This record gives sequence, C-alpha cells and structure tokens, in this order.
Amino acid sequence: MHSELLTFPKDFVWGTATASYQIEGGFEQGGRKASIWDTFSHTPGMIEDGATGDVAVDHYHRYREDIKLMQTLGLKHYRMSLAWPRIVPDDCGRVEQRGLDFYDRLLDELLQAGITPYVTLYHWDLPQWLQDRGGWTNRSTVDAFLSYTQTVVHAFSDRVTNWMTFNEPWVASYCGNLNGAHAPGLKDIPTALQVAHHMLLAHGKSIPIIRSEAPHVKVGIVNNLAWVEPATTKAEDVKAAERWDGAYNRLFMDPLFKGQYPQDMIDHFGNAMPVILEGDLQAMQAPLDFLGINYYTRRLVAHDHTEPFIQAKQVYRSYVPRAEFEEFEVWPEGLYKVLKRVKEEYTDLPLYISENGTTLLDAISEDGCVHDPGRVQYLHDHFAATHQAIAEGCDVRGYFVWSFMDNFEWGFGFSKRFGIVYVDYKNNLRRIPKDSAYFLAQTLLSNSIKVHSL
Ligand code: IFM
Repeated sequence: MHSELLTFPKDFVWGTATASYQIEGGFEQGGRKASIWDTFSHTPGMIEDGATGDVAVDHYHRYREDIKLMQTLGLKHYRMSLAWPRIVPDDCGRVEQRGLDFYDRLLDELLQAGITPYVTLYHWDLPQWLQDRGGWTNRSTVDAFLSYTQTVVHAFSDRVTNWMTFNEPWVASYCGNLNGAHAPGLKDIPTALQVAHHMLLAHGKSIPIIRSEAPHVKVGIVNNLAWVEPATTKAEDVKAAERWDGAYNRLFMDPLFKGQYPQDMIDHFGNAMPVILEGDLQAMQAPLDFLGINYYTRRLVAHDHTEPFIQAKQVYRSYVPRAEFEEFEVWPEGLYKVLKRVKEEYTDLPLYISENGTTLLDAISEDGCVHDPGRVQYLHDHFAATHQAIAEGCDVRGYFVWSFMDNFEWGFGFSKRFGIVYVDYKNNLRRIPKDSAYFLAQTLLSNSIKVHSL
C-alpha cells in the first residue's frame, strides 16, 4: 500500500454552509414576520418529527458562540443566507431596520474573526405576505425580490464581496410546488414550472442591480446538479434518464448558459411550460462571476409510466452505499463527472462546491465526543473526486461542507443530521464538533488530503 498527498490549489477556499431558516430561530424577534416555512412547519403533519424552525438551533442568539467555534476550528470561509422576512416582513414593503442590524452584527463578528462571508439571497424562506399574493407564481414576486436584493446588497456589500442569488432553484420549485414536500406545499406541474421560471428570471434580473449597487463584488447562483445514469441499457430507461437530466439539471442550466430551455423539455411539458415573456431568456443569461454547485448524489433512473412529472423513477443497487438520508447514494465519482460536464457543456467560469455533505445517525460517545468516521470518509472521497477534476482542468475554487452544524432539515425536521458540529437537542442545544469537523480543520490547514492505494 502506498499513500499520496493530494494538494489543492493555493488559496483554495475551504468552508462550511448554512441557511437562515435552518439555523436562526428567533422567528418573531427583531420585527421578523412569517415566511412560508413558518406557515408550513406549523401545519400539522408537514414535518416528519413535528418540529419547526421557531428556535431552530438558536443561531439568532448564539451567533457569537458559533463564530467563535468556527474560529477555533480554523475555518476562514462561511456560506450563509439572509432571511428575507427579517428584512421585508410585511406587505407594505417597509424595510425592517432591526433585521438589517442583526446581519450587521453577524457580518461584523465574522469579519472580526477573520472569516469571509459568502451570502445567499434566497434559501427558500419567502415572506408569507408574498405567498399570499401567489408567491413565485406571481411575476410581481420577481420585482419584490429585486427590491429586497437592492436593499441588502446596498447595506452589506462593504463587507460581503461574494453574493449568491438563489440556492437550488429546482428544489425550491419542485419540492415546494410539485410534490408538496416543502413549503408552500403545492402539487401542480404548471405551477412548479412557472415558479422555476420566475426564480431564474429573478436571478438574472438581479445581476445588473447587484453590479450597479456594488461593482466590486462577485456574484453567482447555486444549482444542485446530480450525475444521472439509466438503470439499464433498455431504450425506455435511457430515455427516462434523459428526461430526469432534462428536468432537474438542464432545465436549470441551459437558460443560464445557453439562453434557452432544453427543446426535449419544451416538447415533454407542452402546455405546462411556463409563460415566458420577451426578454426573459435573455435576462436569465446575465454574465456571472462563478457558479456554485451543490452535489449530493448520483441518480440511477428507470422508466415509470405511473410517475406524473417525467415518467421516471430513481432506483437503487444494494451494493451502492446510501446516506442515512436514503434518497442519496454515496457516489463521489458523480461529483467528478458533474464538474467535468459543467466545464465541457456549459462554462469555464470559476466553480465552487457550494454544498456537499451527508447524514448519519450521530450520537455522543462515552468519551463525550461525536465520532463520525462515515462522514470523514465521505468528505475525504468527495474532496479526492474534486481534486481529480481540478487536475484535469476544472477551475474549482472552493468547497463548502454542508453543514456547519446540525439543523432543521426541512421536511425531516431535526431527524437528520448533516452537521460537522453536533447539536445536542436534549441538552440546551450545546455544540460539539464531530470528528469530521477536525478532519476539515486538518484538511484546510494542510490544504491537502492523503489517499491510499495498493
Ligand atoms: O439542508 C439542505 C440545504 O438547505 C440545501 N441543500 C441540501 C441540504 C441537505 O438536504
């Protein structure tokens, strides 16, 4: 057996990621009003363990302690999101100064700790007052987003130089409006596609606004991309995999980089396609400074004529390990392939892995530590896959592990743990770095990982 050191490029950005609703809590503090996730999580039966984000992991009150912990671990980069309902809580469109003040304090604290923030504008917590007017199905929500964007970019770009517009528009549109698993809990194909269109439009239209408010900042979007393969060589499975790729990957990448929706998707969805006004596709193609990629899994796909959206389903192989979050295969090679594909088919822009991580049944051991060898291995293998893509010419600039700490995992509530820091829900939400946190700390210190081969 020999071992090799894989060194990452100089200045490679190592960090962790979170999102406002998943960690903040403080749901009625500082003038914040409801988001669609407050409404959804308060509706009985919507969240697996009946949890809400009312307190989440109380980052709203404990942000100083959390930042101190990041600093102790040597973390120098942090991806977070802003809660729109803290900034524009109600339908008069008034800006809530106390919301801005909260993020002022948080950003100052990060910078004082030597941590660079990467800030996402929309990580799913749409103000409820906008949903009451039709949410993302209503084109005027695009304008509301632009106005919110202008406010926060103006307020924070002296300290935030990396902005991300939307996080995972397909999850926000489909899980929220197609299968009802996320807020606002709708189940309708044309609605989901119209929502996707308006999110991509809001993204595109926000770019010139951000550039004119803050010409010095860098801006990008975060798409979650999967590596898709047909379950068999049968023509119907091959076609099903193409449809999966079309609906979940290409429908969200082609407008950004090719200025059009994929023709096979236009044919497939027919009348369910969204209303597209003149200039929309052009706006969506606004030039970016980077692309964020969230990668979690390969999707092995088979034909399924009963599935209403794309007549396809995901299948699994017993010999391919899966995360405790069972929908996800553990498939690091897919990350390498996604990165290569993005470069070959879409763009040479700098790339960030804006999220990657896994769930395990973590527990506090007798020694008081949280040992998560499965997550350490998972991260190691995905870091190695990224290194390979870099070695083959992909311009990957950084890697944000999802997530800094355990948190409210949407429809699963607190039943899934993605953090590299354990949150003890039974004991005052105390934070305990898991072994994976120390592994990340060591990786970023050496800017390298060790791989073993026979
Ligand atoms: O927790 C989510 C995050 O909000 C978006 N990306 C996937 C994560 C894990 O499911």
